[in-house]
Amino acid sequence: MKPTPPQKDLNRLVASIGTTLDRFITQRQQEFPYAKGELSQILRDVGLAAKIVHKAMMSSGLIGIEGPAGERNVQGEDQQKLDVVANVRFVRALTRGQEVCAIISEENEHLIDTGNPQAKYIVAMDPLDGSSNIDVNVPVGTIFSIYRRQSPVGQPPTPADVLQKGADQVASGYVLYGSSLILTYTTGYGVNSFTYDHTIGEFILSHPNLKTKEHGQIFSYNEGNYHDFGQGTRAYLQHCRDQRYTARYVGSLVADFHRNLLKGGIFFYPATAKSPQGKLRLLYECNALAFLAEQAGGQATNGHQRILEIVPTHIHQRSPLIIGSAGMVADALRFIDQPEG
Ligand code: P6P
Repeated sequence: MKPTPPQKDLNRLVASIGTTLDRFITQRQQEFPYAKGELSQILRDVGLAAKIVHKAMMSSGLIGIEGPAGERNVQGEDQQKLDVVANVRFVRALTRGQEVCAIISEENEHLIDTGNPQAKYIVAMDPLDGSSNIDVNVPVGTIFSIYRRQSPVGQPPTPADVLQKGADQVASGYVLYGSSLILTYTTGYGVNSFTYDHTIGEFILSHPNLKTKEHGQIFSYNEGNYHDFGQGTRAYLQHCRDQRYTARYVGSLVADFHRNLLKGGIFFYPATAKSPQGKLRLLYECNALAFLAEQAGGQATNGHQRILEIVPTHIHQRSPLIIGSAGMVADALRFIDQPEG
Protein backbone atom coordinates (compact mmCIF):
# COMPACT_ATOMS: atom_id res chain seq x y z
CA MET A 1 0.00 0.00 0.00
CA LYS A 2 1.43 3.47 -0.88
CA PRO A 3 2.50 5.50 2.19
CA THR A 4 0.09 8.34 3.07
CA PRO A 5 1.69 11.64 2.00
CA PRO A 6 2.47 14.11 4.81
CA GLN A 7 -0.54 16.21 5.82
CA LYS A 8 1.10 19.39 4.44
CA ASP A 9 1.18 17.81 0.98
CA LEU A 10 -2.47 16.85 1.28
CA ASN A 11 -3.37 20.37 2.42
CA ARG A 12 -1.62 21.79 -0.62
CA LEU A 13 -3.31 19.31 -2.96
CA VAL A 14 -6.79 20.09 -1.65
CA ALA A 15 -6.28 23.84 -1.11
CA SER A 16 -9.25 25.99 -2.14
CA ILE A 17 -9.02 27.47 -5.64
CA GLY A 18 -10.63 30.65 -4.27
CA THR A 19 -14.00 32.18 -5.13
CA THR A 20 -15.06 31.97 -8.76
CA LEU A 21 -16.93 34.85 -10.44
CA ASP A 22 -20.03 32.67 -10.66
CA ARG A 23 -19.90 31.74 -6.96
CA PHE A 24 -19.25 35.37 -5.97
CA ILE A 25 -22.19 36.67 -8.02
CA THR A 26 -24.47 34.06 -6.46
CA GLN A 27 -23.22 34.84 -2.95
CA ARG A 28 -23.84 38.56 -3.54
CA GLN A 29 -27.23 38.03 -5.18
CA GLN A 30 -28.96 39.47 -2.14
CA GLU A 31 -27.27 42.83 -2.81
CA PHE A 32 -29.63 43.49 -5.68
CA PRO A 33 -32.86 41.78 -4.63
CA TYR A 34 -34.86 43.27 -7.49
CA ALA A 35 -32.59 41.45 -9.97
CA LYS A 36 -33.74 37.84 -9.43
CA GLY A 37 -30.66 36.65 -11.30
CA GLU A 38 -30.95 38.88 -14.37
CA LEU A 39 -28.04 41.13 -13.41
CA SER A 40 -26.01 38.06 -12.50
CA GLN A 41 -26.65 36.65 -15.96
CA ILE A 42 -25.41 39.87 -17.59
CA LEU A 43 -22.18 39.73 -15.57
CA ARG A 44 -21.73 36.11 -16.62
CA ASP A 45 -22.33 37.08 -20.26
CA VAL A 46 -19.61 39.75 -19.94
CA GLY A 47 -17.22 37.20 -18.43
CA LEU A 48 -17.89 34.74 -21.28
CA ALA A 49 -17.36 37.34 -24.02
CA ALA A 50 -14.17 38.52 -22.31
CA LYS A 51 -12.72 34.99 -22.40
CA ILE A 52 -13.60 34.63 -26.09
CA VAL A 53 -12.08 38.01 -27.01
CA HIS A 54 -8.98 37.22 -24.99
CA LYS A 55 -8.60 33.92 -26.82
CA ALA A 56 -8.58 35.75 -30.18
CA MET A 57 -6.25 38.45 -28.84
CA MET A 58 -3.63 36.01 -27.52
CA SER A 59 -2.89 34.75 -31.01
CA SER A 60 -3.74 37.94 -32.92
CA GLY A 61 -0.32 38.01 -34.59
CA LEU A 62 -0.77 34.44 -35.82
CA ILE A 63 -4.35 34.41 -37.09
CA GLY A 64 -4.22 37.60 -39.15
CA ILE A 65 -6.53 39.46 -36.81
CA GLU A 66 -4.12 42.38 -36.33
CA GLY A 67 -4.42 45.72 -38.02
CA PRO A 68 -7.27 47.84 -39.39
CA ALA A 69 -10.58 46.39 -40.52
CA GLY A 70 -10.72 48.93 -43.36
CA GLU A 71 -13.74 50.75 -41.91
CA ARG A 72 -14.17 53.85 -39.70
CA ASN A 73 -16.49 53.76 -36.70
CA VAL A 74 -19.01 56.43 -35.78
CA GLN A 75 -16.20 58.21 -33.94
CA GLY A 76 -14.30 58.57 -37.21
CA GLU A 77 -11.61 56.24 -35.85
CA ASP A 78 -10.07 53.45 -37.91
CA GLN A 79 -11.68 50.24 -36.68
CA GLN A 80 -9.17 47.53 -35.89
CA LYS A 81 -10.19 43.98 -36.79
CA LEU A 82 -10.29 43.14 -33.09
CA ASP A 83 -12.65 46.09 -32.50
CA VAL A 84 -15.13 44.40 -34.83
CA VAL A 85 -14.53 40.94 -33.36
CA ALA A 86 -14.93 42.20 -29.77
CA ASN A 87 -18.10 44.11 -30.66
CA VAL A 88 -19.68 41.03 -32.27
CA ARG A 89 -18.68 38.81 -29.34
CA PHE A 90 -20.08 41.12 -26.62
CA VAL A 91 -23.27 41.96 -28.54
CA ARG A 92 -23.88 38.25 -29.24
CA ALA A 93 -23.18 37.15 -25.64
CA LEU A 94 -25.43 39.86 -24.16
CA THR A 95 -28.17 39.20 -26.73
CA ARG A 96 -28.17 35.43 -26.20
CA GLY A 97 -28.12 35.91 -22.42
CA GLN A 98 -31.58 37.46 -22.96
CA GLU A 99 -31.35 39.87 -20.01
CA VAL A 100 -30.48 43.00 -22.05
CA CYS A 101 -33.06 44.78 -24.23
CA ALA A 102 -30.69 47.33 -25.78
CA ILE A 103 -26.98 47.95 -26.22
CA ILE A 104 -25.05 51.15 -26.88
CA SER A 105 -21.65 50.40 -28.36
CA GLU A 106 -18.79 52.66 -29.36
CA GLU A 107 -18.73 50.67 -32.60
CA ASN A 108 -22.39 51.25 -33.52
CA GLU A 109 -23.87 54.63 -34.46
CA HIS A 110 -27.35 53.75 -33.18
CA LEU A 111 -28.87 51.85 -30.27
CA ILE A 112 -28.85 48.06 -30.82
CA ASP A 113 -32.27 46.46 -30.15
CA THR A 114 -31.38 42.93 -28.99
CA GLY A 115 -34.89 41.59 -29.66
CA ASN A 116 -35.38 40.84 -25.95
CA PRO A 117 -38.36 43.15 -25.17
CA GLN A 118 -38.96 41.35 -21.84
CA ALA A 119 -35.45 42.23 -20.65
CA LYS A 120 -35.11 44.92 -17.98
CA TYR A 121 -31.54 46.10 -18.57
CA ILE A 122 -29.48 48.23 -20.94
CA VAL A 123 -25.71 47.90 -21.51
CA ALA A 124 -23.48 50.73 -22.73
CA MET A 125 -20.03 49.51 -23.71
CA ASP A 126 -16.73 50.16 -25.37
CA PRO A 127 -16.05 46.60 -26.50
CA LEU A 128 -12.35 47.20 -27.06
CA ASP A 129 -10.85 50.43 -25.76
CA GLY A 130 -7.33 51.35 -26.81
CA SER A 131 -7.42 48.97 -29.76
CA SER A 132 -4.70 50.88 -31.64
CA ASN A 133 -2.34 49.44 -29.01
CA ILE A 134 -3.11 45.83 -29.90
CA ASP A 135 -0.57 45.51 -32.69
CA VAL A 136 2.21 46.65 -30.35
CA ASN A 137 1.11 44.33 -27.53
CA VAL A 138 0.10 47.07 -25.11
CA PRO A 139 -2.80 46.19 -22.73
CA VAL A 140 -6.31 47.06 -23.94
CA GLY A 141 -9.71 46.86 -22.25
CA THR A 142 -13.47 46.50 -22.43
CA ILE A 143 -15.58 49.00 -20.47
CA PHE A 144 -19.28 48.47 -19.64
CA SER A 145 -22.15 50.16 -17.83
CA ILE A 146 -25.47 48.52 -16.90
CA TYR A 147 -28.71 50.50 -16.41
CA ARG A 148 -32.32 49.55 -15.73
CA ARG A 149 -34.53 50.34 -18.72
CA GLN A 150 -36.93 53.32 -18.36
CA SER A 151 -39.46 52.15 -20.97
CA PRO A 152 -42.12 49.52 -20.10
CA VAL A 153 -41.01 45.88 -20.24
CA GLY A 154 -42.41 44.23 -23.33
CA GLN A 155 -42.02 47.34 -25.46
CA PRO A 156 -39.09 48.14 -27.79
CA PRO A 157 -36.27 50.10 -26.10
CA THR A 158 -36.25 53.87 -26.53
CA PRO A 159 -33.50 56.55 -26.57
CA ALA A 160 -34.65 57.61 -23.06
CA ASP A 161 -33.55 54.17 -21.91
CA VAL A 162 -29.94 54.97 -22.73
CA LEU A 163 -29.69 58.69 -22.01
CA GLN A 164 -29.46 58.20 -18.24
CA LYS A 165 -26.92 59.90 -16.01
CA GLY A 166 -24.12 57.80 -14.57
CA ALA A 167 -25.54 57.97 -11.05
CA ASP A 168 -28.38 55.72 -12.33
CA GLN A 169 -26.07 52.85 -13.25
CA VAL A 170 -26.86 49.56 -11.45
CA ALA A 171 -23.44 48.14 -12.27
CA SER A 172 -20.26 48.93 -14.21
CA GLY A 173 -16.89 47.40 -14.83
CA TYR A 174 -14.00 46.71 -17.11
CA VAL A 175 -11.99 43.84 -18.53
CA LEU A 176 -8.23 44.38 -18.76
CA TYR A 177 -6.41 42.26 -21.34
CA GLY A 178 -2.90 42.62 -19.94
CA SER A 179 -0.20 40.40 -18.49
CA SER A 180 -3.21 38.71 -16.91
CA LEU A 181 -6.90 38.80 -17.78
CA ILE A 182 -8.74 40.88 -15.17
CA LEU A 183 -12.48 41.52 -14.72
CA THR A 184 -13.36 44.29 -12.25
CA TYR A 185 -16.91 45.40 -11.45
CA THR A 186 -19.19 47.10 -8.96
CA THR A 187 -22.93 46.90 -8.31
CA GLY A 188 -22.77 49.82 -5.89
CA TYR A 189 -21.56 47.65 -3.00
CA GLY A 190 -17.80 48.09 -3.40
CA VAL A 191 -15.36 47.08 -6.14
CA ASN A 192 -14.18 43.51 -6.69
CA SER A 193 -11.60 42.31 -9.17
CA PHE A 194 -11.12 38.82 -10.61
CA THR A 195 -8.13 37.25 -12.32
CA TYR A 196 -8.66 34.59 -14.97
CA ASP A 197 -7.16 31.18 -14.17
CA HIS A 198 -6.50 29.61 -17.58
CA THR A 199 -5.87 26.18 -16.04
CA ILE A 200 -9.50 25.87 -14.93
CA GLY A 201 -11.18 28.45 -17.18
CA GLU A 202 -12.55 30.51 -14.31
CA PHE A 203 -12.28 34.11 -13.10
CA ILE A 204 -11.09 33.90 -9.46
CA LEU A 205 -11.58 36.69 -6.89
CA SER A 206 -8.10 38.22 -6.54
CA HIS A 207 -8.75 41.77 -5.27
CA PRO A 208 -11.77 41.79 -2.91
CA ASN A 209 -13.30 45.12 -1.87
CA LEU A 210 -10.75 47.28 -3.71
CA LYS A 211 -10.17 50.76 -2.24
CA THR A 212 -7.94 53.37 -3.88
CA LYS A 213 -5.58 55.59 -1.91
CA GLU A 214 -6.78 59.01 -0.76
CA HIS A 215 -3.54 60.37 -2.21
CA GLY A 216 -1.15 58.77 -4.68
CA GLN A 217 2.13 59.62 -6.39
CA ILE A 218 1.18 58.89 -10.02
CA PHE A 219 -0.17 61.36 -12.57
CA SER A 220 -1.30 60.27 -16.04
CA TYR A 221 -1.92 62.49 -19.08
CA ASN A 222 -0.76 62.87 -22.68
CA GLU A 223 2.09 65.40 -22.53
CA GLY A 224 1.59 66.02 -26.26
CA ASN A 225 -1.63 67.92 -25.44
CA TYR A 226 0.06 70.22 -22.90
CA HIS A 227 -0.25 73.37 -25.02
CA ASP A 228 -4.02 72.83 -25.26
CA PHE A 229 -4.52 72.82 -21.50
CA GLY A 230 -5.86 75.78 -19.52
CA GLN A 231 -3.66 77.68 -17.10
CA GLY A 232 -5.15 75.94 -14.06
CA THR A 233 -4.50 72.48 -15.52
CA ARG A 234 -0.94 73.40 -16.41
CA ALA A 235 -0.43 74.78 -12.90
CA TYR A 236 -1.65 71.50 -11.40
CA LEU A 237 0.62 69.46 -13.65
CA GLN A 238 3.55 71.63 -12.59
CA HIS A 239 2.49 70.99 -8.97
CA CYS A 240 2.71 67.23 -9.70
CA ARG A 241 6.23 67.71 -11.06
CA ASP A 242 7.22 69.86 -8.07
CA GLN A 243 5.94 67.09 -5.78
CA ARG A 244 8.17 64.66 -7.71
CA TYR A 245 5.15 62.47 -8.56
CA THR A 246 5.74 59.71 -11.10
CA ALA A 247 4.41 60.25 -14.63
CA ARG A 248 2.79 57.11 -16.06
CA TYR A 249 0.70 57.09 -19.26
CA VAL A 250 -0.03 53.91 -21.23
CA GLY A 251 -2.42 55.50 -23.70
CA SER A 252 -4.93 52.76 -22.91
CA LEU A 253 -7.60 54.06 -20.52
CA VAL A 254 -8.36 50.79 -18.73
CA ALA A 255 -4.65 50.08 -18.12
CA ASP A 256 -4.04 53.60 -16.77
CA PHE A 257 -7.20 53.48 -14.65
CA HIS A 258 -6.48 50.01 -13.21
CA ARG A 259 -2.92 50.96 -12.21
CA ASN A 260 -4.06 54.16 -10.52
CA LEU A 261 -6.94 52.29 -8.81
CA LEU A 262 -4.49 49.82 -7.24
CA LYS A 263 -1.62 52.22 -6.50
CA GLY A 264 -3.33 55.60 -6.14
CA GLY A 265 -3.00 58.32 -8.75
CA ILE A 266 -4.83 60.72 -11.06
CA PHE A 267 -5.70 60.42 -14.77
CA PHE A 268 -6.37 63.52 -16.89
CA TYR A 269 -7.97 63.82 -20.27
CA PRO A 270 -9.08 67.50 -20.43
CA ALA A 271 -10.58 69.19 -23.47
CA THR A 272 -8.02 69.72 -26.23
CA ALA A 273 -7.96 71.61 -29.56
CA LYS A 274 -8.56 68.28 -31.34
CA SER A 275 -11.26 67.21 -28.86
CA PRO A 276 -12.88 70.43 -27.52
CA GLN A 277 -15.52 68.36 -25.62
CA GLY A 278 -12.84 65.97 -24.37
CA LYS A 279 -11.92 62.72 -26.13
CA LEU A 280 -13.41 60.10 -23.85
CA ARG A 281 -17.03 59.03 -24.18
CA LEU A 282 -19.41 59.76 -21.33
CA LEU A 283 -21.82 56.82 -21.62
CA TYR A 284 -19.43 53.91 -22.03
CA GLU A 285 -16.08 55.12 -20.70
CA CYS A 286 -16.35 57.99 -18.19
CA ASN A 287 -19.54 56.88 -16.39
CA ALA A 288 -18.43 53.27 -15.91
CA LEU A 289 -15.02 54.23 -14.51
CA ALA A 290 -16.47 57.08 -12.43
CA PHE A 291 -18.85 54.63 -10.70
CA LEU A 292 -15.92 52.30 -9.95
CA ALA A 293 -13.69 55.18 -8.80
CA GLU A 294 -16.31 56.50 -6.34
CA GLN A 295 -17.08 52.99 -5.07
CA ALA A 296 -13.34 52.59 -4.39
CA GLY A 297 -13.20 55.91 -2.50
CA GLY A 298 -11.99 58.03 -5.41
CA GLN A 299 -13.54 60.87 -7.43
CA ALA A 300 -14.34 61.63 -11.07
CA THR A 301 -15.14 65.03 -12.56
CA ASN A 302 -15.22 66.83 -15.88
CA GLY A 303 -13.48 69.77 -14.19
CA HIS A 304 -16.77 71.45 -13.31
CA GLN A 305 -19.14 68.74 -12.08
CA ARG A 306 -19.22 65.13 -10.88
CA ILE A 307 -19.16 62.85 -13.92
CA LEU A 308 -22.06 60.78 -12.57
CA GLU A 309 -24.33 63.84 -12.47
CA ILE A 310 -23.91 64.78 -16.14
CA VAL A 311 -27.22 64.24 -17.99
CA PRO A 312 -26.33 62.92 -21.46
CA THR A 313 -27.99 64.33 -24.59
CA HIS A 314 -26.31 62.07 -27.14
CA ILE A 315 -25.26 58.43 -26.88
CA HIS A 316 -21.72 59.12 -28.17
CA GLN A 317 -21.27 62.33 -26.19
CA ARG A 318 -17.72 63.06 -25.05
CA SER A 319 -16.51 64.55 -21.78
CA PRO A 320 -13.31 65.82 -20.23
CA LEU A 321 -12.24 63.39 -17.48
CA ILE A 322 -10.23 63.86 -14.29
CA ILE A 323 -10.40 60.65 -12.24
CA GLY A 324 -8.57 58.90 -9.41
CA SER A 325 -7.54 59.43 -5.79
CA ALA A 326 -9.98 61.80 -4.11
CA GLY A 327 -7.25 63.97 -2.54
CA MET A 328 -5.49 64.41 -5.89
CA VAL A 329 -8.72 65.21 -7.76
CA ALA A 330 -9.56 67.78 -5.07
CA ASP A 331 -6.08 69.32 -5.47
CA ALA A 332 -6.48 69.46 -9.24
CA LEU A 333 -9.86 71.22 -8.93
CA ARG A 334 -8.34 73.82 -6.61
CA PHE A 335 -5.77 74.70 -9.29
CA ILE A 336 -8.30 74.52 -12.15
CA ASP A 337 -10.84 76.67 -10.32
CA GLN A 338 -8.30 79.47 -9.78
CA PRO A 339 -9.25 82.49 -11.95
CA GLU A 340 -7.19 82.63 -15.12
CA GLY A 341 -4.54 85.29 -14.24
P1 P6P B 1 -4.37 59.86 -26.73
C1 P6P B 1 -7.64 54.99 -26.70
O1 P6P B 1 -7.81 55.44 -28.04
C2 P6P B 1 -8.34 56.00 -25.81
O2 P6P B 1 -9.69 56.08 -26.13
C3 P6P B 1 -8.15 55.63 -24.35
O3 P6P B 1 -8.02 54.26 -24.14
C4 P6P B 1 -6.88 56.37 -23.97
O4 P6P B 1 -6.86 56.76 -22.61
C5 P6P B 1 -6.92 57.61 -24.87
O5 P6P B 1 -7.74 57.27 -26.00
C6 P6P B 1 -5.54 57.97 -25.36
O6 P6P B 1 -5.68 59.12 -26.17
O7 P6P B 1 -4.91 61.10 -27.39
O8 P6P B 1 -3.51 60.18 -25.52
O9 P6P B 1 -3.73 58.87 -27.65
